[in-house]
Amino acid sequence: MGDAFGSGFEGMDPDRAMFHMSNLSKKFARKYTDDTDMTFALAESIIHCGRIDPENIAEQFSLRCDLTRGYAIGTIKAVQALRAGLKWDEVARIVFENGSFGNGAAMRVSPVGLFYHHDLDGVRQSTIKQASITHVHPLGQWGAVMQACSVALAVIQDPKQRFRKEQMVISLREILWGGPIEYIKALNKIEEMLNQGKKLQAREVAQSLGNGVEAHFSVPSACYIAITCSPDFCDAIRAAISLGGDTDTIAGMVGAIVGAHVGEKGLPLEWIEQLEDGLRGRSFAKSLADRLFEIWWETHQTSSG
Ligand code: R7I
Ligand code: MG
Ligand code: MG
Repeated sequence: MGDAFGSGFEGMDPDRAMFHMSNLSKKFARKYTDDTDMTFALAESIIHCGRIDPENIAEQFSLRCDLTRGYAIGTIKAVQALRAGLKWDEVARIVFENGSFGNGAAMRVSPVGLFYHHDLDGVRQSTIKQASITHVHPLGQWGAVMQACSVALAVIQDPKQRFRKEQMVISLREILWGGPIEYIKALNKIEEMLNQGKKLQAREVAQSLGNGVEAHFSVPSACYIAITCSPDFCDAIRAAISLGGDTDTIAGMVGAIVGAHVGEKGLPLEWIEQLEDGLRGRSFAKSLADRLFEIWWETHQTSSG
């Protein structure tokens, strides 16, 4: 949802994004971009395999990704190479020789956070596996870990209770300790911003944590906005868009975290109705979410029984 609502604001600066915010109250069919397209493919793979299998995920990317939906160059080339017959572990360095630090592995990762929410270490390992197909740079991979763990930590919080912000930062810092220092520094900043106790202006958040296409300049911002705005889904999406920059992706990541906290009942019906439908539209998204939950439930029952 955040992707579809945020995509019309991509590349704006925070003031311009704020100026156009009234677009959100206009009603029209909202089309999603690569962020959601890849999330669907990843969810389909988890449903098919009952776990993270990079070979199958790569096959789903190759079969399902619609490269006309606003993909960036690193991922376009990786998917094209998969289609040309290269293996899942051969395509991540085609454009960037040290691997991409784009937010592409983070923007699609929510099904992993949902599916492994009971086991943060499992979230971390599975996230890195799914990231490796397109993103082998540690910043790209660990940005995805931060996003997936934020989703997992949100889903285990009681939607009727106050969001436990401080606890979330502490848990994220523990799990991100093994990764690049950029994410620890960002969490320290988030902690300071929370301690200040006042709501920061969009421009201040963008300056402090970023609003770019790079994983380390977008995932921390999404995390901060989600934890300060949850449980108000619309408020969270508006705050994400008001950062400007990579609005579809930041709003998509924010929506995934807040949505994991509030569940389907916390989502605005009038926004859902504007989402594109059709073969891989909103009804399809709903069926994937239901199926993912069923598979998690079956696996969980079997392993605990
Ligand atoms: O990560 P990726 O799939 O991009 C996701 C973004 C989201 O905003 C989507 O909504 C869509 O718009 O694209 O694709 P990549 O091409 O791997 O990374 C995104 C961008 O990050 C690249 O196109 C580069 O601009 C930048 N980037 C790098 N630049 C220099 N050196 C990523 N890695 C590098 C690098 O190593
Ligand atoms: Mg996009
Ligand atoms: Mg984007």
